Amino acid sequence: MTPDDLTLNEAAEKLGVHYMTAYRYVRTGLLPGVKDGGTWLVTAEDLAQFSNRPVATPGRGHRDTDRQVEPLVAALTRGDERGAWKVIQSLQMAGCGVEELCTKLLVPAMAKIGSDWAIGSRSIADEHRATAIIPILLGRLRSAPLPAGRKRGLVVVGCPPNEDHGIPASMFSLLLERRRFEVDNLGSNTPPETFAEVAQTADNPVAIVFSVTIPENLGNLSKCLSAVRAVRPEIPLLAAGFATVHTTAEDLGVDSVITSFEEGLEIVASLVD
Ligand code: B12
Repeated sequence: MTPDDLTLNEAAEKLGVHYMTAYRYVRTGLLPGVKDGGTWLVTAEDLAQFSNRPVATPGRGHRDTDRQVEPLVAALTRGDERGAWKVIQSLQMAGCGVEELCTKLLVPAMAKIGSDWAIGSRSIADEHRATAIIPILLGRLRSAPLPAGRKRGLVVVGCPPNEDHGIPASMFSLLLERRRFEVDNLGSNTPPETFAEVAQTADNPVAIVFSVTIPENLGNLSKCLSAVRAVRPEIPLLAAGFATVHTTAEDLGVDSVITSFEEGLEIVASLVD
């Protein structure tokens, strides 16, 4: 310990925040700190740098997420899970909620990685690294306390056979949970019989949402729909994802086609409200 080092209590006092807030800063790496026995120490220099960091002002949330897309892409593609989480946490501390983080940060970051790959400026390995980290980030976001209030019913989510793009289904499940729905996410590559089995045993589900990214998998979607309809014809069936956006609900044989998370949340809510 040098004379310039501060304890976390002193640092919190200087920053004008509660001790627990300062603790969160050091635990998440936003404020560099070292543990000396049972005490966290912060250098005066790090504290000064932290105090001078640009802080988001209300109403600037969107621009802040825009600015963080590139740093997130960089962290994801170098396989830096901690770096990616730090980007998320810095936005959370600036007041960004889970929904905004998904739609304004994670989705554009994945789109950027995909388009970089499509023009040959990124390797497929970069995409796979990012893909390995996203579910971990979603899991962490999932551990945030859920809004209080009565549950609004069960929504089953999943992808038909051959569909490996499970991230959209996981993200939408997270957002549904934040809107107080219970979610049974069956994930990628789910056989028609599994959808049918879940439909048959589920207690009065609000809807089943099928997520399909690759157009070649629309035939498998059709098999899943038939399997569910054979056992529970009354359950509303919704389709979403890249492969479905240029089709109609009638063509696909579903009750609605969802084109975005926001729209999906509205359509599912309209089934219970
Ligand atoms: C990550 C990724 C993968 C990962 C998937 C990992 C996983 N567990 O999900 C891996 C590496 C496995 C992969 C594999 C392949 N992929 Co890929 N992949 C991507 C990538 C980079 C990101 C997809 C993603 O998760 N985005 C995040 C989601 C949430 O964003 P979004 O899709 O834009 O969703 C928004 C809306 O579209 C809508 N939405 C979309 N889905 C859903 C679902 C629900 C339920 C709701 C409510 C809304 C919704 O709401 C969202 C926000 O409002 C995209 C690039 C891109 N531009 O999307 C390519 C992309 C989807 N892949 C593509 C391709 C071609 C493939 C492969 C065929 C490549 C290959 N030759 O092997 C394989 C196919 C595997 C298979 N059989 O399914 C193409 C699809 C083109 C097409 N329409 O056919 C894309 C667009 C890349 C490209 N530019 O060509 N991929």
